[in-house]
Amino acid sequence: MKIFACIATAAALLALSAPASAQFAKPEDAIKYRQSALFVMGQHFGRIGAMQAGRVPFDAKVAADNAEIVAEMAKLPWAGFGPNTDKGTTKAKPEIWTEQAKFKEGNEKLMAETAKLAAAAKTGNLDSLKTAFAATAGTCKACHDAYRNQ
Ligand code: ASC
Repeated sequence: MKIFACIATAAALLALSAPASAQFAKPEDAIKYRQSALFVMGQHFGRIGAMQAGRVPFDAKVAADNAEIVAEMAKLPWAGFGPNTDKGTTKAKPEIWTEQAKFKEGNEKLMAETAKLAAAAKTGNLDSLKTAFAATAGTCKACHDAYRNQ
């Protein structure tokens, strides 16, 4: 019985520490967290980019593995854009906090497009991958144009 209670408590704690409800000790940690998540996502997205552009040979398995990471990473940065994280070492524009609904729409669009990218990569079809890659890159760019300083 005690063991079950322990497992239940551990499970509850794990659920509470899920990325969507991530808490940060200080604003700088939140900024570093979102930048790190975006950086890792960019690295894996770039590897797919090189393949779909023909700069490196297409390997369906490598593309699928990278796309899966991109789709998972796409869920993470948004928890790092909480209150009081608008100042510091950041290119984030103030509009992120004044246009919360629109920013959230962009976050959701990226998660949707990266999920499609992962699905497309899984098929092993290069043309599908190219289409999904372009759509995803478009959502990256739209948000960068609107919400990121150069
Ligand atoms: C990438 C990357 C981005 C996007 C963006 C798309 O590979 O790191 O931030 O694509 O450049 O326009």
